[in-house]
Amino acid sequence: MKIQRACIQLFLMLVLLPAGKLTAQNFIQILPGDSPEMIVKKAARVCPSDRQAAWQELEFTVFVHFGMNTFTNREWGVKGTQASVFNPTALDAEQWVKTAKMAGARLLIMVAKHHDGFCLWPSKYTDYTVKNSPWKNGNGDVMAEVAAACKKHGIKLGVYLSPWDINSPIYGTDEYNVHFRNQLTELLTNYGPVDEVWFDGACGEGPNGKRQVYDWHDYYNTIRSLQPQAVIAIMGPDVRWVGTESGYGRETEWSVVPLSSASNDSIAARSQQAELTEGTFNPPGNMMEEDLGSREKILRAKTLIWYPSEVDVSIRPGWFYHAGQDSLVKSPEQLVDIWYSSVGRNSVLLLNLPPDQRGLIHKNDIAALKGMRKILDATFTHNLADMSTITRNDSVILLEMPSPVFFDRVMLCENFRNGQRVEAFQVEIWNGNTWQEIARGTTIGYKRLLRFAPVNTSRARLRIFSSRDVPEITEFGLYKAP
Ligand code: FUL
Repeated sequence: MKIQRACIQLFLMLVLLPAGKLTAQNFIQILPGDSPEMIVKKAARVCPSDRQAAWQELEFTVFVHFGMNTFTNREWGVKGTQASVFNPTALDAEQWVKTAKMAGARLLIMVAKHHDGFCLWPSKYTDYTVKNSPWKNGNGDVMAEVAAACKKHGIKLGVYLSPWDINSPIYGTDEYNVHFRNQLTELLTNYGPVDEVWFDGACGEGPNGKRQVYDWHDYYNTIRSLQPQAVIAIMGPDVRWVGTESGYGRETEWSVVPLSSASNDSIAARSQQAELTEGTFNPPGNMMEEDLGSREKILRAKTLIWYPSEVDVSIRPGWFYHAGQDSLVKSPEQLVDIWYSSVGRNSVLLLNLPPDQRGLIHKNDIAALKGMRKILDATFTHNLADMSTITRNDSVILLEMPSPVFFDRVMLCENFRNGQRVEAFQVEIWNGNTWQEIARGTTIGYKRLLRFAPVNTSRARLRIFSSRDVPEITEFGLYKAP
């Protein structure tokens, strides 16, 4: 097969399995009689839900941690800090959104309430809000300003609402679940479309602290009914925490992972099945191991689900702004390195940009983001394989350029909406005498970016050594970093 374009659906051959056996949904049950081959094929057929797929395609999102801690110079708040402490002098949500947009982010997650419980919107369910702060004489609403700015500049909005609440007197009681649902309802009703809801698992109550039994199912149902397009991240059914806050995802990152062994109790199993079907099942267990989705893991699974990874990291050492960290903002090169290790490893990058006490993102952070954007644009604007002829033979894709090109980056993508399949691959160039390996890897998924020393060639090829089903490669691009 000879084709004249570089970015095409290179493989779109589906091996159809017997009708009724496999369905395109974001989970699949493994049956007792399934052979290893069948299980591997089933894994390849687990697809993202529409909301998961739309989220994955965002690639790059930002977090905004701002609140009481910004003014107390803390990372986690304490009980009893007065609302009067919150007093930004020049808060400009549009500056946050413009900064995020300039950096290339497509969604901004606002921390509406961190663990200290202080609400950046005038919630009618507590006094511990902006309403009782001096900012705008108590007439301000940070959420409203952020939502308006996101709308104006065309980026999506997400919200972080901390389940752990240090200041709420009812934390630890059933009443708190109703309170939490009420606050969630305010955030998901009054600020337009919300595309991601982020539930943090952190709780520092300690051995003698309060224990809250969260009514997750009620929270999820509230979100599904008010903002059905929103993904629920971390403590939720749609998006998994990569497992560190370093900015570095796994070399091998599977979006299809086993659910830790489903309960043998048949009632629990039935309710799990119902929740999986309605998209409100929160996968339990340790999703922080290095190997989450290898063949070894999936062959032992009872259920496989699409549960993709999100890499959250702050542009500074802290999640909140601290003047003492102004010289510790990550450099453009560090941010680019994080990009290759998150977006380039089948994850979505969630980069935190914390505004200072004025309520503005500091100039050092803006400079770093500009530098990062400049490098990424200079690298990825021009695919050097644009003019190539593409030939496909079995598991090899050959690019033949009209003249030699000089490159040091490769971009690979799978048709991830149809599942994740590739397990091992190698990129090679013709060096005049022989095919020479320049990079190799395991998973591709939504996107894989590879870096290597510059090479010059008019022929490059991708060899896929192992795949769970017919590989569907949609992108094989060659790039040169500045
Ligand atoms: C953690 C929190 O404890 C941090 O303060 C921050 O919000 C981070 C994103 O998640 O679990």
